[in-house]
Amino acid sequence: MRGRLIFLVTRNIHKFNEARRVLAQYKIAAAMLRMGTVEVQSDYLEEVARFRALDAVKKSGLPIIVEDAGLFVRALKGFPGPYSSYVYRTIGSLGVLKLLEGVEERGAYFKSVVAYSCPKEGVKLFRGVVEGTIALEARGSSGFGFDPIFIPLEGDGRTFGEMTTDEKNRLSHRSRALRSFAEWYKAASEFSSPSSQR
Ligand code: ITT
Repeated sequence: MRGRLIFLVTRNIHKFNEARRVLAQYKIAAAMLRMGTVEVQSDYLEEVARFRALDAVKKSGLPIIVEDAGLFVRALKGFPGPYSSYVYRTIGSLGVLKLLEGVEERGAYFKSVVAYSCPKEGVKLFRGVVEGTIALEARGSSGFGFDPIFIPLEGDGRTFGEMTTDEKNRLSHRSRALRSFAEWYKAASEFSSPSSQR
């Protein structure tokens, strides 16, 4: 039976803090499980997340979610996408700005895939996207990763790096994927709880 405590397998504390606040709105408690998982090389976030989720359940025996995200820059044909972690560690936000020097079309989006799995169950995937543009220069020091260079379209012109966690959570790819997970999870756990089985 599903409980209302879920383990988020990640080594990224910023990601965990964002996720914890979104899930709390659905009365789902989240704990951070700092555990290494098998990372397959793939052009699809879905595939990466699915493998990590299965591996995490195998190793922990717990109901878990993993979340994989990436920044997709249109002028770079979707680069860095699923390779965002490597690109961030190597050329970073300034490197991406350099690649876009003199480029007018600055459209980009963040995509998030949340994979839920639990012993004896398969994997369920939930997606979230936020459209935006790449700023001309880095602004703000909140958040993590490419936040200082990403301006969400539905915002007020500030980058994610200039927003509080709650402001970012109102718009972000991660919060959208997590909300869709939380809606499903709540409905599924209500259905399987003893009080609902009359
Ligand atoms: P895990 O341990 O959960 O894998 P991670 O930091 O490697 O943590 P991802 O693989 O999901 O996370 O993300 C890959 C990179 O994409 C990440 O290192 C950031 O540079 C970037 N990224 C993902 N989500 C982001 C966000 O909300 N804001 C800014 N950058 C983000």
